[in-house]
Amino acid sequence: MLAITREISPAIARCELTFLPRAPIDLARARAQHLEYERALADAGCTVERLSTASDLPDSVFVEDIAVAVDECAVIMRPGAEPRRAETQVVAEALGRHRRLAFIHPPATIDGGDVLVVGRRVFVGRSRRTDDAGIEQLRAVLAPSGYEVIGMAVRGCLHLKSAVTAVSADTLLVNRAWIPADRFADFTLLDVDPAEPHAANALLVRDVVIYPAAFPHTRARLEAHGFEVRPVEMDELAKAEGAVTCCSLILR
Ligand code: CIR
Repeated sequence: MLAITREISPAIARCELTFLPRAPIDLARARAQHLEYERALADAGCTVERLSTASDLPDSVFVEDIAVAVDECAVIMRPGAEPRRAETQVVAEALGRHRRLAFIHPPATIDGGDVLVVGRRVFVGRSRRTDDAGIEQLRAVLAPSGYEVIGMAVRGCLHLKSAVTAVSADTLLVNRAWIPADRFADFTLLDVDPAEPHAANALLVRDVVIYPAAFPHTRARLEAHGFEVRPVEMDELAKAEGAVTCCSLILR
């Protein structure tokens, strides 16, 4: 497995913020935590390819938003936040070495953080970043390869994957307050601890769940259900509204 990551920009202090007030980010600490995250990816069996960044790309560490990679192709997103669109070029070059590329075209917008791929099903959040035209273009690219693209509303959080991620092929970790959980009827749903609303973002690599250390109660729930959890400190990037899935693109 290949994990594509991207260096934290020296301009991260100018990141996009939607739900959080701006708080100072300690760049050295953020980079140390990011390195630890990459180590967790490597320990889980990934070869890590870290892309370089530029001083004018504050959010470039969050590579997940820039593309959706499946076995057959990689789809380069058109991010909903205009300043983030300049991030696509370097990510497309990197993915183009491993996958056939497809692109989302204007005026549609879609962020990879709104796209949850589970087997042949692709759930897409309609959010502040992702519109119906973006969902429709993603469907047009993926449907011929046998993927079912399912759009749904997201409210109260940045992205679909702030509210739901897969921790196994048939189990989803969810915060039902932000998504219509009845749309996931044939999955086992594991709820976040009510004291940890931001705890639904987990990164499954093979059978290891890479997971923020900030959510011990939900972590205990995962472990009680038999999941192997690898905790990582992500609190500096959390100030930029980033979490564990956002910082990598995983290719099989
Ligand atoms: C943004 O607002 O775009 C960044 N500051 C955070 C993006 C986090 N990405 C993700 O959850 N997939």
